[in-house]
Amino acid sequence: MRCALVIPSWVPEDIFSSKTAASQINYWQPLGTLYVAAVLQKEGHDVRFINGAFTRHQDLLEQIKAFHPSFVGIYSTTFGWQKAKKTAADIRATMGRDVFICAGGPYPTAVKERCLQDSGTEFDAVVYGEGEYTTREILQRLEAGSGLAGLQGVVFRDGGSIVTNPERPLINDLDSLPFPARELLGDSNLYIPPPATYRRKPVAVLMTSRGCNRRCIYCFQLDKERKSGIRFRGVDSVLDEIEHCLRQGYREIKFIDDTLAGDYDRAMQIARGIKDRGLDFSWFASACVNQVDRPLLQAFRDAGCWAILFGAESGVQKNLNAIRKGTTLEQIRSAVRAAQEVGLRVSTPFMFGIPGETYEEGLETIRFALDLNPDIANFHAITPFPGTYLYDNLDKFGTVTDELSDYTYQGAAFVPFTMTRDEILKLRQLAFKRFYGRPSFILRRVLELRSLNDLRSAAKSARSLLWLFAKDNLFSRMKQGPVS
Ligand code: B12
Repeated sequence: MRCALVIPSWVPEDIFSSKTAASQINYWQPLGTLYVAAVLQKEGHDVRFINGAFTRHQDLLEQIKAFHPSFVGIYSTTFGWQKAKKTAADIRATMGRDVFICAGGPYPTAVKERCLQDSGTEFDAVVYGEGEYTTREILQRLEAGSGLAGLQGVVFRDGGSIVTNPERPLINDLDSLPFPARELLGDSNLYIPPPATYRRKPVAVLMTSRGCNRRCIYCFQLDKERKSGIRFRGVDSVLDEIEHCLRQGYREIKFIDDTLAGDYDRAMQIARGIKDRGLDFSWFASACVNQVDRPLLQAFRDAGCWAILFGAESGVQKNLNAIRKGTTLEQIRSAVRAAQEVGLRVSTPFMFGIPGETYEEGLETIRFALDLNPDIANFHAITPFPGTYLYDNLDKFGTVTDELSDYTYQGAAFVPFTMTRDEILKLRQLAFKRFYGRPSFILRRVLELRSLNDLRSAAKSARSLLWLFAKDNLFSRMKQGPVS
């Protein structure tokens, strides 16, 4: 069957201020959708992937029309839902009823029926949870001309009513999955992470495990109740996929596991396996501060890792506890210190607007970030995505907008009872100014410039920094443009 998997059109300015978008925009590969594509290809379907991050809406519709698929699957985050609906409506208008259209991804997984209730008849169904085998089975049913009754992981329209089928169990044998269909991405050089967060191009994204056993209140997980904790792939399967990526010409890999150190010994095996196989690539990973130590970080370094991301989040212990991070300020300090001592660059995201946080505590977090002195720091606004504990308990913590396009860590979606929106936006701007405006930091960056790529990313960062100082309220709410 001809299947089109689509990410609706969006532009950086939908999320970031046009003044700083160039230094903030991230184009990691959409691995989840590529896994679905790979399973459908293995089944013999003719699969086309269209990424609206690089395709304007009208061109996207043209491509769909020209390909004339029988099945269209549309990916959506909370931020992207309005665009997903528009995309489905325009495809429906172009192709009528002889195309089956379904939604999938984080937002449909979190709200299920609501996707069909809040959209006319554009969508025939919603795939919730992991989509590989659910989507494959939908196509089997469509080819057999049989309905979707009982098909796990689906919400569908049955005449006038909406039927929610039972949940599909999570995939435990992840090694049975084919490697994501990265060859469908076209020009892999388009998929670059934010400036200063990669060393070589093209950059592949790879996942060695799924899920997390932590319960941070703001974090969206397909496995909402963390029933399965972390499901690990075999070390050889991971190393084989790395080799596969290198054969495809990738030079750098971003491991997007929530933590690569969920199992210490396994993490050590992966690092040693990369070295033993002599795999020449640079890589970037994330880990929890209380899962790493110097020997592991040294092993990562020796295996080509150049940077690590630690979710610091706050410089106030009370607020770390409020988000159920399960870490301490001292653990953050010692992990960052150990990583820098073995020569790794350290990236630490922080967030403002934590339930119970005050403006003064936000200033304390900025002081903590300056004292911690990581190489890269990001200052988000906590965002209560549907499907998270924070979203499900909003009345305890604060107020939220119903503007789905605000769900972008940029600061418009949620305000705790203890702060104002303006205070959150002010703290974000102040944090970026104080952190990146330090003469010592700028001098360190200038002395580290090694390549044209470094120069380019430094120029983008410098432009953003100038705007941070030149314009107040730089992060005030983004007005989303129409789907273009
Ligand atoms: C890679 C990534 C990106 C990439 C690519 C996203 C894309 N698809 O275009 C980039 C960098 C562009 C990106 C951007 C953003 N992202 Co992002 N991103 C991720 C990340 C780190 C990994 C996604 C992944 O591959 N996961 C692994 C696979 C296995 O899971 P999955 O993607 O959910 O896929 C499974 C199912 O959802 C389903 N499925 C997936 N695609 C499809 C498609 C169809 C048709 C079907 C039927 C099923 C299906 O089957 C898949 C396999 O089982 C996730 C965090 C995470 N760990 O998931 C955040 C995440 C998805 N992003 C998030 C957000 C908020 C954003 C941004 C708004 C952030 C910002 N400020 O820029 C933008 C919005 C972009 C958009 N178009 O909507 C949130 C979404 C939360 C929510 N409920 O809305 C997440 C969950 C992070 C978090 N925990 O908060 N992101």
